[in-house]
Amino acid sequence: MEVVSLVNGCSGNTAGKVIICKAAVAWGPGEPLVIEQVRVDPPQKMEVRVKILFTSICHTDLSAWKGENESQRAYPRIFGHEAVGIVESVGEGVTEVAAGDHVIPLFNGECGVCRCCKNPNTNSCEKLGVDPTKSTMILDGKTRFTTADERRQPIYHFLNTSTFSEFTVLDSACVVKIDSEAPIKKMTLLSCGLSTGVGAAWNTANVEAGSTVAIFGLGAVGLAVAEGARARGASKIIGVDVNPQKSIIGKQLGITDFINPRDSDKPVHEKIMEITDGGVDYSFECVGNLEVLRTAFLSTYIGYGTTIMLGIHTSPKLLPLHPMELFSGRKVVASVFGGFKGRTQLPHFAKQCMEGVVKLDEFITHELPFDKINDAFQLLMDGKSLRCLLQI
Ligand code: CXF
Ligand code: ZN
Repeated sequence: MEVVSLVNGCSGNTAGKVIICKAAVAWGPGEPLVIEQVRVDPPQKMEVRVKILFTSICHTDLSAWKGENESQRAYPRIFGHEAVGIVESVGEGVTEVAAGDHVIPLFNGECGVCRCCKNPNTNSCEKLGVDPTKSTMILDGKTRFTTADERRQPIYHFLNTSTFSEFTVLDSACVVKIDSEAPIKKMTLLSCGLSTGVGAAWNTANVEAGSTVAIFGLGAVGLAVAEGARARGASKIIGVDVNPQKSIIGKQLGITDFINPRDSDKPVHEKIMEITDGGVDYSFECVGNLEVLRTAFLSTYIGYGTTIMLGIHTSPKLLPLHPMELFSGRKVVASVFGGFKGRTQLPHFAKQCMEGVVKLDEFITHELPFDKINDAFQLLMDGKSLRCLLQI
């Protein structure tokens, strides 16, 4: 097969050829990513090869990179699932996108034909839904990345996307075309964090005007929940975080009240009960901590309050609830990708973002060149960034 190397920036016609380009490869849990040349195979049947323009880091990348969940370990691997790019070429049978289209990668794909895709009440996809344990393409169980040296070692995929690379190959169910007029850099946010948070408020909870909300964990996802709740007209949006800095950015993004558990003279749920006269209508757990999840549950109004779980838990654990507690009428639900069906619903959300329904700029706290990806990981770990955009 013909090979084209992009080492010196040469491009030309690359369709049907192996591309040698730059990627950030994880060689082991917690080891700094290595920027190196990798081989990227052409897209196969119903696959798409995308030139990634911008990518950013989400906590899911962080926890997978650390190897926090054993069943998800596969190295070498290319992480990354929040990005935006341009279609370079498409494989046999792909009709919905073409070379040159601006696309958002979807870690939670939408095949469009399975029972879940046909059901309007879920954004699960039986074929290409999110699966952190999967590390190869579904067509043949192989990788499209290999090392550029003579060993040609397979490099594993991550979350259907693997965006920490100049080029990546995705199943066509895992890309959605966006308006070429959309501000491409900001559209990166829609690939995970912003859609996950705003969608959790809009689609999963269906926050109504005048309702009350508590958000535990004010990272990008938690703050996107706040933006979603603000846009819906929630009357009280309580942010809870141990980092006092979050009250400042929180106030710019819809938070009306801030609680730092470390400064609180009483359990946080009691404080929330007090300021909302009995509990919030909706609480969102964006940390991935069982104790926090219980507090979020206890913060909702007895009889109908709903807790939406967004934080990821690193190893299999049980919910911190006695089953009888659910007879109180309180509910707990989880939300993936904000309940959005990626291919059918994201273009409309992108349009709403362009119209200014939710704020985007505030979420981009840093920008760095791709080569500085390890610094961007550090910023996120230190709680200093919401999103650091990496230009590839
Ligand atoms: C997560 C949601 C839970 C499974 C892994 C991906 N979402 C985005 O980061
Ligand atoms: Zn994510």
